[in-house]
Amino acid sequence: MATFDETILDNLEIELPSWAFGNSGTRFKVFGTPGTPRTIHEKIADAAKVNELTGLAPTVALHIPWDTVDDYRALAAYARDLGVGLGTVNSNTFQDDAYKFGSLTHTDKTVRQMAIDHHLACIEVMNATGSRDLKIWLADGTNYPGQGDIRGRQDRLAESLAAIYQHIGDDQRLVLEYKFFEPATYVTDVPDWGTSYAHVTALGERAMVCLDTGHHAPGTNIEFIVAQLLRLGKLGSFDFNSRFYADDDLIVGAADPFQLFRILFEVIRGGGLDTGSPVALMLDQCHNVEEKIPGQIRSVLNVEEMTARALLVDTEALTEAQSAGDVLGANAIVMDAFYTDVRPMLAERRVRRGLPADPMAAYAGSGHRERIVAERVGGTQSSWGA
Ligand code: PSV
Ligand code: MN
Ligand code: MN
Repeated sequence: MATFDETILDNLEIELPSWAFGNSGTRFKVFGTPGTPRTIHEKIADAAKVNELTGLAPTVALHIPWDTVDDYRALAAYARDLGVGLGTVNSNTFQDDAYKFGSLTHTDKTVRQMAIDHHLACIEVMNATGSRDLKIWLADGTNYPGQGDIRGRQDRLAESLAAIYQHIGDDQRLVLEYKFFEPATYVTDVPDWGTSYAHVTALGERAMVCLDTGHHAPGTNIEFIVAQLLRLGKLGSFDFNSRFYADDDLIVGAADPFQLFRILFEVIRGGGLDTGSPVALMLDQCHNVEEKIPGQIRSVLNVEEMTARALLVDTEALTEAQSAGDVLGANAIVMDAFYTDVRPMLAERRVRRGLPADPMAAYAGSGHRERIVAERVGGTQSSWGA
C-alpha cells in the first residue's frame, strides 16, 4: 500500500463560509431546505458539526452585514464552546443602492468613503473576534465601453485600499480577491491575479491575493497561477469551489477532481501546506439544491482526498524524469498518484484519530438532520438570489 507524509495532512484546515449553510439560489429561484439555520448562531453550529465529523474545518468565515450581531466577542466565545473559531471576515459592497456605479472605485468621494468605512467596521469585527483576515471581493466594474475611465478607477481603488490597509493590525491581513467578470460584464476592476497582485504589492507585506478557483475564464491554468503567486510570496488564501460554466460555486472537486489535484500539488510544492504557511484554505460555495451540511462535508473530504493523492507523487523520481527529458515517464509519475484510490487510507487514518471512517454516512445516520428540521422552522435565505 502506498503511504504519504501525514504531517501535511495534519496541517490541513479548511475554513467554512457561514453563507454556505443558508438557503441560496439563482436569480430565478431560491429553494428552501428544511432545517436551514435562522441565525448566525445556527450557521456556526452547522459548521461545528462538519468539523466534529471530519476534523478538517476548525473555523467559520463571517460575511458582514449578513452575519451582524451586537456582541462579536460573545459570538466568538459561542463558537469556541462548539469547538470552532471565527475566521475570515468578508466585506460586502455589492448590495447597497449607493454602490450602483461602484464602491471603492466610485467617482463620488462620499460613496468611496462609505465603502471605506464599511471595511473599517469589518476590521472592528476582526478585532473583537480575533480574526486575522479581511477579505475583499469587489463587484465594481462597468458594462459598456466608455462608461467609466478604466485608469481613473484603478487610481481610486488604490487610494481606497490604502486607506483601509492603514487600519489593518500587525497580526492582521488584507486579502484581495479577483474575478474575471460578473456582475460587471465589460470591465471588472479587479479581474485577475495580476491586478490583485499589483494592488496588494503596493499596499505592503500584510496584503495578499485571494484565489477563488471559480473566478477564471474556462481553460485557465489555475495551478500555474498558484505556483507563480507562491513563488512571489503573495498567495494569501483560496476560495475553493468548482464550476462547469461561470462562477457556479459548486462543491469543490465536483467538476474537475484532476484540476483540484493539480492545484494542491502546486500548493504542496510551494510550501503552502507547510507548518506556519501563510496560505489559508477556505470554501466559497453555495448549496442551491443539495443538503448543506453534507455538501460541506463532501467538499472538505474532496480537498483532503486530492491533497493525499498529491502527496503520493514521487517527487524524487519526478525530478529525475524531468531532468532526463523523460516526458512520458514524468507524466506517468503524476498520473499514477492521481489514479491511486486513497479512500481506504484516509478512512483508516480517521479511525486512528477518533473520527468516523465515513463522515458522510456518519452524518446520514446521526439523526442530526431530522433534529434540525424539527427544531428550525423558517430558515433564512442568505446571499445570492435574494
Ligand atoms: C461573488 O463572486 C463571491 O462568490 C465571491 O467569490 C466572494 O468571495 C463571495 O461572493 C462572498 O462575498
Ligand atoms: Mn470567493
Ligand atoms: Mn464567487
